[in-house]
Amino acid sequence: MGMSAGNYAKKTAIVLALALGLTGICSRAPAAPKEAKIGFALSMTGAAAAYGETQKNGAQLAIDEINARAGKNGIKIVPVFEDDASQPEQGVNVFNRLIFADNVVIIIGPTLSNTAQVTDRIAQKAGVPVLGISNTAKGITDIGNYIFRDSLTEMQVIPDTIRVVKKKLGIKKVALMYGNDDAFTMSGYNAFKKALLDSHIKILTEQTFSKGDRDFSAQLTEIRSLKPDALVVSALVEEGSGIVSQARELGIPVSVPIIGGNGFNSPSLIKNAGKAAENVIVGAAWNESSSNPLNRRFVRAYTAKFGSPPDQFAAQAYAAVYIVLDALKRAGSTDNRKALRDALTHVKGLNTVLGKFSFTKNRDADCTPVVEIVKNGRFTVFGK
Ligand code: 1QQ
Repeated sequence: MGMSAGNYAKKTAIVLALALGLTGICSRAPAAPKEAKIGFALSMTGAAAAYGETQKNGAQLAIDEINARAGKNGIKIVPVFEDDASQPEQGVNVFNRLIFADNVVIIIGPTLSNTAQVTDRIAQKAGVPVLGISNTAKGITDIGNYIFRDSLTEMQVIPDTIRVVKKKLGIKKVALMYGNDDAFTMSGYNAFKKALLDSHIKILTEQTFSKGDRDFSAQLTEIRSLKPDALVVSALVEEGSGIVSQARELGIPVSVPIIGGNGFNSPSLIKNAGKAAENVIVGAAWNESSSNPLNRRFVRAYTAKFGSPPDQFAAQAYAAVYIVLDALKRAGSTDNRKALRDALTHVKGLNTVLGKFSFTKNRDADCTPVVEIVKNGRFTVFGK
């Protein structure tokens, strides 16, 4: 009996489907080493460029180390670096490209919370994990179960900062200054206000400014007249540097400490404000002096490669790449976004340059903050 045209078509279709299926399997078969494509959305330009630069360096160092060790069977990381330009609109373009054109397995970034609160919704909807490395505003990980961060929030750091400052310096009344047009500066403002009230420290005045402002003399003159024991500032580093310099120029004495949030954790504050940055106090997720052997090696390797020591932002970026590597190994795949997300939730007590690292139930960072003070142009440990 001859085969009917219909039967023939059916058999051909089955053979074709099998062949395609096999090719599909083959193309997914482990190449040696396996490659993981990681997207980076970092602020290389714009208001947050000072952070983006060291973030990129920290990530690159980790990638170089991992790839050098990948050998035949390890995981090799293929980074795709993009500039989010410190702008939500550009962040959206970058996320769309990384998710739908580059097909990355995870996105590390974006630099600013202000961008993350927009971009992370795109990733959540597309089922692409995001690991924030410098987002400290409230609510970022609440966007959804694909959103993680290794940066401590303002709410996790600031109460400790205020407690230590009160204990060591006995401050009773402060002036509070904050940027009112940014997710991070607003979050820092809320955290400072709550911590100050909880510590029974009086807020004499609240003064605001916007991104791009250069002249803070009106606010600082008002503040000077009220004679606060300290000046508390929630600002990104550009505006923060201006405030610190001008506070001293306008005669707010060095005996009045200036206390900042995460935006102050960049050496560019010290570079921009010079001597005025001395005695600035800031809470951080990392300090260069940590004796953890992993950290000692990191500080040495980073300094050798880039010619200056790393900052907290470099450390968080470096740690993030190793956190992703740890999860990729357990995910059993280098291109399965869901498996990677699930594996990330199980990162527990991982030894990193930030110390022993875990994610909380809500995918925030679980590591220990440190209070720093600027001495001789360096962030040094202030106290616990
Ligand atoms: C945020 C921040 C900035 C200071 C980081 C770059 O903490 O936007 O959340």
